[in-house]
Amino acid sequence: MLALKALIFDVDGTLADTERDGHRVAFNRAFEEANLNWHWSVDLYGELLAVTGGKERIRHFLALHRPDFLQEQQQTGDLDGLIKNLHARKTFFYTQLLSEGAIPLRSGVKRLLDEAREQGVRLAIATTTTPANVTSLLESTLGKESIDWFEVIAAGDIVPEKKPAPDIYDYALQKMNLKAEECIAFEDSSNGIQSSLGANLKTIITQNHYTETHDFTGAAVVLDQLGEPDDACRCLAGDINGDTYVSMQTVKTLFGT
Ligand code: XBP
Ligand code: MG
Repeated sequence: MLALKALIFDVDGTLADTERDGHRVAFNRAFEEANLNWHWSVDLYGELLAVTGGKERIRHFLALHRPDFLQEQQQTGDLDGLIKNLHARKTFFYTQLLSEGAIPLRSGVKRLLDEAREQGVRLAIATTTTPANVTSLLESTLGKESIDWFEVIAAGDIVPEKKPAPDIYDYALQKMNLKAEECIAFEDSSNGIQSSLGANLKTIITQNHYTETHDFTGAAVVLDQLGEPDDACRCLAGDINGDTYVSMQTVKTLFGT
C-alpha cells in the first residue's frame, strides 16, 4: 500500500460556498451590465450547475431558456464573442466580490490545510473555474502567500474537457508526478466525484445546499463539512470512526481503507 503524498482539492463548493452568493451574483451583474434581461435565481442556478464551466453554463442556459436568442446569435451574431465577453465581466465581478471578503472558507478547510502542510503532505487544486478566481479566493481568505502552498493549481480551460471528465485531475497528478493511489481528492458535487473517480482517486465528499441530492456513489465518505473541534461534522454515508471532525488522521484512515 502506497503512502498518502498529496491532497487535491476542488474549489467551488468544497473550499468555499462560492456558487449562490458569489458566481451566481457575478453572472447576474454581467447580464445586467449588458442590458440582457436574464436573471439567475437561486433555484434556476441550482439547475444550471448541472453544467460545469461558466461559459458552458451560459450556453446551456440559452439552449434551455432563450432558444430564440441562441438561434438568432448562431445565425447572424457572434455567439462565442458574446459569451466570452460576458464571462470576462462575470470574472471581474466575482473577483471583486471575493476581494471584498464576501465568501469565507468552509468549516475546517484552513485547519486541514495547515495540518497537511505541517506533516509535509503536498497540496494541489483541480477545478473547472477560471484561474483568477482561485487565486482571488485564496488571497482573500488565506493571504497572498497561500498561493504557494499549492504545488499545482489546475484550473479552467487548461484541459480539453471539464468535469465530469477526469482530465483536470489527471493533469494535476501528472504535474505532481504522483500516482492516483498516492493522493486523495476533496469534492462536493456529482460532476466533481465523477471526475475524481474517473482519475482513480479516493474521494472525500463535503456536500452543500446545492449538492445534497447528488449521487455520491463511490465516495470514501460523505460529510456535511470537514468541521472543527467545536463545530462537528455529520456523516451522511460511510463513517469516520467516531471522529467529530476531519483531521489528517481521519484522512489517513480513510485513505488506508
Ligand atoms: C465549478 C464550476 C465553475 C464555477 C464558475 O465546478 O462549474 O464553472 O461555477 O466558474 P467544480 P467559471 O466545483 O466542479 O470545479 O465561471 O470561472 O467557469
Ligand atoms: Mg465543486
